[in-house]
Amino acid sequence: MKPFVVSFKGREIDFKGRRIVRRYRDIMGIFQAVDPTLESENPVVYEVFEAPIPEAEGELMFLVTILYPGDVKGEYFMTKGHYHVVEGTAEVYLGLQGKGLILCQTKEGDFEAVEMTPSSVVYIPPYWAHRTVNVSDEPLVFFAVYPAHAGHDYETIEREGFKKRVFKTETGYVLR
Ligand code: S6P
Ligand code: ZN
Repeated sequence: MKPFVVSFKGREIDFKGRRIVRRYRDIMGIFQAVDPTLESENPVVYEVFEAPIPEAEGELMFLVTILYPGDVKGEYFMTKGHYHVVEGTAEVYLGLQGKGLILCQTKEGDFEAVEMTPSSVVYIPPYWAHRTVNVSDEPLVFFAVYPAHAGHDYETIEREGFKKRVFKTETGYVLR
């Protein structure tokens, strides 16, 4: 592989790699309630634009996620969330637009929630699962980079969930 550069402006992103689109019906099981209107409209909740990097040790994968604004009966739109399969791998997020909350937890039961706004850099250490929640009313856009061989373990989160969910209130968000 040779050095390369990609650039993007706003939401026009072409990183030349995979584009992953998650619609409501693909992920509705992660929310506490079901919204029949969303079920019939089936909007895109988030999309991920990856770079064409091999999933090999030594490589760094980078990507941009766009998590759209919205909620399911008051619970903010969020990503599925995962542990890395190679658990000793960290990740860095850089906020580009909107306001997000990154829910992090370990298998030992530690839980932390950190805010991400434009220009803030979030460090997710090895062994911490992570899920992103859009707590703003605009698209949440962020850049991520992590060891390309890390892999994604979604099953543990599907089974155990996160300790807290994030809901909309009149004055902002609340964790319950
Ligand atoms: C990858 C990184 C993010 C997420 C993306 C979607 O390690 O943490 O790019 O993949 O934000 O979330 P999820 O939980 O569906 O992979
Ligand atoms: Zn990750």
